[in-house]
Amino acid sequence: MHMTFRWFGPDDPIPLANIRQIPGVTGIVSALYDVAIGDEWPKSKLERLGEMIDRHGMRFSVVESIAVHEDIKLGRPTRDRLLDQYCASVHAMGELGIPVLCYNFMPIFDWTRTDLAEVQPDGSTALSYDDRALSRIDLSHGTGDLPGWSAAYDATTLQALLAAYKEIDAERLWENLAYFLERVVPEAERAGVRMAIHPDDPPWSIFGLPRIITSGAAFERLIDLVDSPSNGVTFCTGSLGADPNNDLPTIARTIGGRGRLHFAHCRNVAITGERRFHEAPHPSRFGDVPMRDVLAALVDVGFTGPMRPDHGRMIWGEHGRAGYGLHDRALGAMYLQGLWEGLERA
Ligand SMILES: [Mn+2]
Repeated sequence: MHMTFRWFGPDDPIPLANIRQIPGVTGIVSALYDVAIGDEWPKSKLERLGEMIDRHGMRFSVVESIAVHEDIKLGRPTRDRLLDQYCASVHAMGELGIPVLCYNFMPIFDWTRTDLAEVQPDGSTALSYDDRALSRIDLSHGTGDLPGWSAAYDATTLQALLAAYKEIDAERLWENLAYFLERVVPEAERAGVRMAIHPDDPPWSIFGLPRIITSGAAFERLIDLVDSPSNGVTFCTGSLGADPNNDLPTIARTIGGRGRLHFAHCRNVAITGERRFHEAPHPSRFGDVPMRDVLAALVDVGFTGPMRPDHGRMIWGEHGRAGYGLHDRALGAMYLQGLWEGLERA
């Protein structure tokens, strides 16, 4: 395992100079944020980002993410041109020596919460989700009422997309994912890039849209679609852990044992009801993710890939990007490394 940290590029309020001071963090997880979804990533821009990271004594470990255009997820005829552009971006990564690509295949929305700053008993704030609150959100005038997505879609665009997805059930989405993987994975393998799909967050259908990467069984189905070491997963404990049916240590052992666990996102969630949770401090006892047993499984399967502390709370008066402040994620990085050291020596 090597510890990494997500950084949102030069516009991130957290400078690389601060990240490098978190003991043990050797890698950065980042992306290009100014390229339109579907367009080819210019290699020169990616190279400049990598040079900034190098100058701060760290390496560019993971691209998270190259977004998958909705036309690919919908299986529209335009997908072939978009897939060519996707493959070109993957090749640019490979040429620059960036070994892992985290991506997701969630229709329209990726991570979704109903409160970005739920006040916790200790005065910190955390992201939270409640299915009942989600059901009260009106999308007829766009995403204005959806926390974190307010500026994402106007009414016309969103309604057209939602209508298009009426034709796509879970099996059709699997077919479109297979089509994507059959074209991209061989190119990734040639480029020396390991693809790592991120599970759906939360791991169930929202707004009537299909969501398919929700469990260990889904991970195994995905891996079986294209048999290549470049076709793997991002093991996100917080996303999968929001569903109490997911046995996280078993999933880590199964997928890790097959050599397809390419990236680990570690965060804790406290389940507070049916399809209701809030994010919690990283250590096991603060939530429903058995972090000690998850890391023990990763140690047992010999996991050597990048890990990052996933979302943190806002603490010590910090203001910033929801889930991505400096302090609580830095605490998470330290806890995870301490746990790892103890398990590895045991
Ligand atoms: Mn994650």
